[in-house]
Amino acid sequence: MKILLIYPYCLEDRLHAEDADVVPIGLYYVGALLKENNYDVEILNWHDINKTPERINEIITKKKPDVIGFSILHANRWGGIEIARIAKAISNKVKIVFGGIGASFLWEHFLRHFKEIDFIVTGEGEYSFLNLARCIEQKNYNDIENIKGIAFRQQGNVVRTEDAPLTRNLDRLPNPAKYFDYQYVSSTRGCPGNCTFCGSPRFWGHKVRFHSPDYFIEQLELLSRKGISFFYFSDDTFTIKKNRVIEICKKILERDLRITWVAISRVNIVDEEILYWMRRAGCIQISYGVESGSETIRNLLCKNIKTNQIKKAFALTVRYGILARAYFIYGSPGESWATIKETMDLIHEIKPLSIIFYILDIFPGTALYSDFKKRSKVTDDIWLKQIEDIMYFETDPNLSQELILAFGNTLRTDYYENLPDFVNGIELIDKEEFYEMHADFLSRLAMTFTHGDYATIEGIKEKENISERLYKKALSYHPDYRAYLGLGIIAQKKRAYKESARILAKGIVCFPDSEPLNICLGISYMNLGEYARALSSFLKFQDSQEAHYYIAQCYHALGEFEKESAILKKVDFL
Ligand code: B12
Ligand code: SF4
Repeated sequence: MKILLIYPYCLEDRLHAEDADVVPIGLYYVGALLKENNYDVEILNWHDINKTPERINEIITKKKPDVIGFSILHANRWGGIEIARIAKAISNKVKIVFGGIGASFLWEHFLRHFKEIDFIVTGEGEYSFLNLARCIEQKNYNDIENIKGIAFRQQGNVVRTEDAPLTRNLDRLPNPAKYFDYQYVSSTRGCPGNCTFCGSPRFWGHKVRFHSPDYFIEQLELLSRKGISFFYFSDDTFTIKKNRVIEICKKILERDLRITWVAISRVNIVDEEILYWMRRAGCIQISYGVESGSETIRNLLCKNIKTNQIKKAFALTVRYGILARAYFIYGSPGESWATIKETMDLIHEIKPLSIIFYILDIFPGTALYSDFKKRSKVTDDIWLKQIEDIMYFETDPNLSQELILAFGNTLRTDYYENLPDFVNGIELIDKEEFYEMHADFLSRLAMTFTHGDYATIEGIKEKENISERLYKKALSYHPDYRAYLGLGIIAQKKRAYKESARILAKGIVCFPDSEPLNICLGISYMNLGEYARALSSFLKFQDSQEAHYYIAQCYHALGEFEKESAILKKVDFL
């Protein structure tokens, strides 16, 4: 039996594609259990196949699936419905299953209104979907109602079976890294929090379940052997059990995994010891939900964190050379210019080096959504509209779109204006064993201003100067190839080629095999008219296409035309 697992596209295009282009982690888990049970399974990341129904038609016709499982958040539900319609038009025999957070909370709505959906898997999906696939394979539709954790239509009615028990031992689940490649990993399920805007607690429950450190490490090791070296640890609250996290970190070091990773946590559950191990094991960023500077709003959102905890967590995290990123929400109940001012004041105090600002959104499955239904007397039918989501301010007469836009602009403008000061204020722990990591932290941060997220933001002034200062500070701790390269490029931009060559040559003493450093040095020599020296830098990288291009230029300048044409032929051939 052929099963396709599809992550469908969202209704709207994203400003930042990376917000919605990743296959949900759970789909790999669902796929792995099916593979382990010998099903022919394929995962398709269809986040960008919108507006091309012919292509969808062509692929489904070719693959001839018996079952298609869709991973539905909320924003991509219409994508799932459109693809399901195309699949049903190709063959009415194909069974369509919706699963995931979005499908679970709106199971009744989906089955009532969209006849192309045959089944919904509610909640944790692995075993319910496996059982469903077995019944479909054996055409044993009588037993379907005995499968826990699903919903379907029966004699014109919509029915839902008993909830499936949560997988008690997460390590029982086959390791998805055996079958698939991915960068988002998760070592726990569940969150004890209660935030009113979040669907996680109702979906996963308040009791947190854990993969053992060994299972998690094996997953990372398998993936890193396949060449993946950067990971997003996507647990709701990675640091919830301190000793377990420290054990994971120690194992990353023992196995010499050489990975870098980012994690999500809460300000009230980090301390020096955990940060020490996390940084040593390759953690470069922790995202904290701060949500608002107003304690009243935070309490209203049931965030349950105190201002002093926020301040402490941000200061400590940065001290260990981990970028502390803040999530802020605006447009909450009671938001006003006074609360926005409180948020700005808090930002000035905690000096985050990165912030994600969200407008408060209402998602099914959240306390905010239940409250909205009560207040506005609407039903789930609201989702028959072609909308991705509902913003809280749209439901509150005290807030308007104009005001929300003004709040957002003010927050962002103020943040970008002050970011250079926040950068200047970085204070790192003075422990020698961290010097190399500090250099890495500072040079990464420097790069975001010239080549990364901040490079295109006009509101941030004097980006190149900030970078230059950070690169120099990095080198004051430890030699760092990124810092040498960054300073070399900045000097090149200023046409200070001698200075650039000096810095890069110094870098090459420490990192002789670095291709970017050598190529950049060669370019500086070319600009100084020193083609023979430039050539010797490029010739170290005979396999690099970029180097070939410069080698040809050097031969030309040196009058060695035969060698030039030989190298150009090689470039053409490649
Ligand atoms: C990490 C994360 C991200 C990451 C990566 C997502 C990813 N690749 O998984 C990034 C940063 C990209 C992201 C982006 C967004 N996210 Co997010 N994210 C999360 C987070 C914290 C963890 C996801 C996770 O690890 N899950 C663990 C795995 C095991 O579970 P799973 O993927 O859900 O799969 C299980 C079940 O759902 C089910 N299942 C899933 N798919 C299928 C398919 C089939 C066929 C079956 C049978 C079963 C099934 O079985 C799986 C195994 O049990 C969750 C909160 C949470 N804990 O769930 C929020 C969460 C999913 N995100 C949320 C939101 C709002 C967003 C954004 C819209 C934010 C934004 N404004 O941009 C975007 C857009 C995503 C989109 N396409 O719509 C909301 C979703 C609300 C909703 N109802 O849609 C959540 C629930 C958090 C919240 N605030 O409530 N997110
Ligand atoms: S926002 Fe974070 S802390 Fe709050 S309930 Fe959701 S996952 Fe838990």
